[in-house]
Amino acid sequence: MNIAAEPYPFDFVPERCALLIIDMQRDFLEPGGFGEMLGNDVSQLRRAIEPNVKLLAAWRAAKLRVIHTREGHLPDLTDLHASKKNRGSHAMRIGDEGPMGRILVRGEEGHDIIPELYPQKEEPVVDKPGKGAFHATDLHDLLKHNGIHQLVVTGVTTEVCVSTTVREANDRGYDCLIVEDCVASYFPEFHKWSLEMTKAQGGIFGWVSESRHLLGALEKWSAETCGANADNADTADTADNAGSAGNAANMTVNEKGESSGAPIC
Ligand code: C5J
Repeated sequence: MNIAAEPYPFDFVPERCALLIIDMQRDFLEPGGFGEMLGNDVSQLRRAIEPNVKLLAAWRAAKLRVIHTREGHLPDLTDLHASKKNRGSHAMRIGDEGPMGRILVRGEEGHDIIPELYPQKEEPVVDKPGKGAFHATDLHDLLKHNGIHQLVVTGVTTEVCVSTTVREANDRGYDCLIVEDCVASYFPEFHKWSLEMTKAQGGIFGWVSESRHLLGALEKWSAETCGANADNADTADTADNAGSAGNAANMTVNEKGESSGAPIC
């Protein structure tokens, strides 16, 4: 199924494609969080929330793979390189007490994912110590176990963790599509040029599209793939109820987040 994208249409294979939502964490996005404390305008990031909510609902309704990531470190900071800890001139550093708990430390309030996009129990959450989601994580194994070859990537920030992850994925053989209205940066110019770089030279790192094109494709796919079963069901799945008990019942996922085969409608 072709999706309108730049530099040319993306050949979307839903059952081989995961939605990868990068670092939609409270400390980066919420007023009063660490990001704002550093002087950033969080409204620049918050504009991506609503398009992500819609895309996630459609992805869940289509019963396709969703994976979330969070940037952060172990409480004892043994996974934090000195170079990352010491970089910059901030008064506050990773591990210090911030406005929503210890900064970028796993288990703290600010480290968690915003409530609007909170993961469901069958959706793996990859905790990453670096900017890229493949560095020092089992993301590559998780994707291979699930037969995933393509990634639709959303989240924050465009030029840092989104871009780094897409470049890592590209070098590992994944086709990546970044959803322009579902990624954001505190710096609009960096956002713009990251997307330009991604799609330059015939899509050197991947494709760029908009959520409306994905939503159209997901609706079509859901109707074609799940329509027949839904017609026979007592209650048809909708974006409102998918992802709750109905969605979980159709996926076999173990406690490591590995699931078997393609989703069954
Ligand atoms: C992310 C950052 N998630 N900007 N982190 O992009 O430090």
